[in-house]
Amino acid sequence: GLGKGILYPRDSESRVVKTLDGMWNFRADNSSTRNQSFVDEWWTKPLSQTGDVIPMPVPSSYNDITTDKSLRDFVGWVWYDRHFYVSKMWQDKRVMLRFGSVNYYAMVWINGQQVMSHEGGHLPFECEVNSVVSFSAVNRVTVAVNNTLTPITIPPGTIHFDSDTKRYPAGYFVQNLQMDFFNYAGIQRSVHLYATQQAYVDDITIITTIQGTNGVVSYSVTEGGTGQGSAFTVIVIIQDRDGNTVSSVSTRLQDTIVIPDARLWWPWTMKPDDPGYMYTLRVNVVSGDVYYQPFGIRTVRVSNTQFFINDQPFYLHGVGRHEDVEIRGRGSDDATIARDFYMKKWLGVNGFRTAVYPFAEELMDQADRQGFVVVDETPGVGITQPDNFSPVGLSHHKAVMGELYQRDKNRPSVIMWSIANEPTSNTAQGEAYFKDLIAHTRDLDESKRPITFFCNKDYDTDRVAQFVDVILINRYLGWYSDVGHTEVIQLQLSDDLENWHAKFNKPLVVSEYGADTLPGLHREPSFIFTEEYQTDFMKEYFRTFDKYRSQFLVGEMIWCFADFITAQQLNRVVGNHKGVLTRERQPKASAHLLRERYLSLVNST
Ligand code: GCB
Repeated sequence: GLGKGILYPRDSESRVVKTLDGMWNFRADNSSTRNQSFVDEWWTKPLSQTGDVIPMPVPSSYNDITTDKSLRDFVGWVWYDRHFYVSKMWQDKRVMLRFGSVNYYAMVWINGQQVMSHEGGHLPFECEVNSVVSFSAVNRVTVAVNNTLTPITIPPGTIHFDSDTKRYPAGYFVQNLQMDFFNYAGIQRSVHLYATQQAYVDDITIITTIQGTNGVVSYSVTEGGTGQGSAFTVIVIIQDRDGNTVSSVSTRLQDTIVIPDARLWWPWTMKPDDPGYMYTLRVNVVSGDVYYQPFGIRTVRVSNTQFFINDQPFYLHGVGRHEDVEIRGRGSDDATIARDFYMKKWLGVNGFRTAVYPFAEELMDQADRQGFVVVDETPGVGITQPDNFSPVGLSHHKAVMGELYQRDKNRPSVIMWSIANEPTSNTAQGEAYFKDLIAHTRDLDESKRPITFFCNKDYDTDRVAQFVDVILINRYLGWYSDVGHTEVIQLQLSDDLENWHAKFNKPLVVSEYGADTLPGLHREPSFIFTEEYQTDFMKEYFRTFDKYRSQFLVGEMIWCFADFITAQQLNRVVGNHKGVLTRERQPKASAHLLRERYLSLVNST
């Protein structure tokens, strides 16, 4: 079994949710041993009594908040704490503390007692805190966060020490990351404290199918807490978007409910006047708990040449993107989420990839409600070194995939799972690892969403594409190879696509292609890094896409939606500039070109 559910903390007539977002106290463990905080047991008292603290916003990455270079580039333990109260009105409730994401490793104490730890960023974790909180006095929550990446973290990384004292100061080291984005860290998503009844809805899984004009909704509810077994009686109904009940009542933990003349969930480009239709499964435990689980009715499936949503052919014209913004780094905020969806809509984008880690739940909610499809990806980027393929690494990767599935399984926007980005997929080691991970993912998802990974290897050497349902290839023809030569793109890409399809007989997506572009830099004829080069380059890809769109190409995703920051590297001028938008989410010339194409694709389908 999967173990516990990780339902989003939602308000209801029986539940209360409060946020612990805001300014926390913060202190990095700068000691030469890097773990003096553990020797001195910083969790046993307020952080301000251990030394100087600074205010740190939650949610946010801590890296870009201050002017301190050592904090921006910090590797090791940082500490957060704050005070909070738990209302006396919650005394007989089950009280939960939930973190949306802490990157990378987190340990949590309440009033000096450890309550949980979690490995891996970008995914939520929670625990019950009744036995450690006071309902009549102030409480303290302390969080220790470590962003060190090792060969068996997901994503992996290594630390390299230089001990030549003639050349390097004592303790000098660099963190080598096998990824092209800044390793932002901290409490990057919201922290919630919430209360449920003692007998509560622990988990809900919803699978939908369509029969004629009926929507067929199969659900299963997992109970938790006191009142399990026969005492755990539920009343389940389905509500439409306006809150009207549209189903009969079921009193079973598992059942199938038919909605006549169901309104289906569609991507906005397939049904511009009614995209993203969401129903709600209302689960009421008779002893009190009520949970409202949103879901959509839609199906996805693939043939050898096509991708279908609700049995209609679907062509993905999307973007790859990061969660990345000035100051907050990877910290989630609603203004950026809202702006990004407006810009995606403006661009004519009908889907995106959560490169290269799971995105915030609040963002995913908008994809569901606005009708965007999502290729939902684990943080498995850079699995390229022999020591990344250990059994421990694999079992952690499986656990992460399990957490991602648990979090996002009921989302209609999620049309594919991506298990990894650009791993070593052309070795026996890679084959064994990903075969196992893909089989594990298939077992998890009863709804049988297609599975994929982002492949940068060649059709004749790759050994993982055989296991996936849709082949996604990342290609930088005219950029990382034959730089400046746009005239090779159509030839090379056509040859590549045809060979992949001939060998595997599966649908394909060109899932990354792009050219770094500094806005305002112009040159005619085009020259790399100019706005002219990015658009000339894109036009060559577009011509090739159009040739295969009616054959077996089921999508294109430009890299990237917006510019984003990376580590300091000679080929990155303050970050990666392959965005069609700047990091401030304003268009480059390429955005107008992409928009023209994508809007014409909307109108042609
Ligand atoms: C890739 C990676 C992506 C990089 C991109 C680039 O293949 O998947 O993470 O940012 O190339 O711009 O180099």
